Amino acid sequence: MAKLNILEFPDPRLKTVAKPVESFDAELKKLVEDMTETMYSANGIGLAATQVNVHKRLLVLDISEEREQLGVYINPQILSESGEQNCEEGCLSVPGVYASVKRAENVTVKAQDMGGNFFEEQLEGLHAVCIQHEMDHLIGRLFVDYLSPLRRNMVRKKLEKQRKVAAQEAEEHLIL
Ligand code: GNR
Ligand code: NI
Repeated sequence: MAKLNILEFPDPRLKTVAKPVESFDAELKKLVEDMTETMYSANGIGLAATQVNVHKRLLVLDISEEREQLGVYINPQILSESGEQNCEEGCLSVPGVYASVKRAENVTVKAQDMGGNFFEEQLEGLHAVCIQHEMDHLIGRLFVDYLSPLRRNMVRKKLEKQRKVAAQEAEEHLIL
């Protein structure tokens, strides 16, 4: 297993539209394992392949406290959705930023498992938020894209500043 690097906003690669998975082989299994390890080690509740610079339609999620309810969704599609909810969202690709986003309350999803078998699931609440957030990544969309251009610019500046401070601290660490 390997921990993968997570792309961060405003990296243009996060805007890539993913292509369907066609081979359900050992390479796919390894990618799912690596994405799962990456999600757990970053304490995320979901991760889309786009975030680790692999532009294929798959995502993993686990909203459980115990981190033992892994869901793997390959070539996911939303068949139907209903209701509305507002959730304070965060994203591993936009670290330290949280904003409320309006999403459907219930979604019916069809996807394939690692063996290529189709399954259908109804998700609600945080589960539904998470899969909608991850499926947005697969079409190159981030939750900050729902904010006004002004607020998105503030997010960009905040991340630049965070990165500058982190780099400065790393340098001081080398000197001292
Ligand atoms: O870890 C995550 N938490 C989260 C919280 C509220 C709404 C969505 C999410 S997904 C996010 C992990 C991530 O960035 N997935 O793409
Ligand atoms: Ni995200």
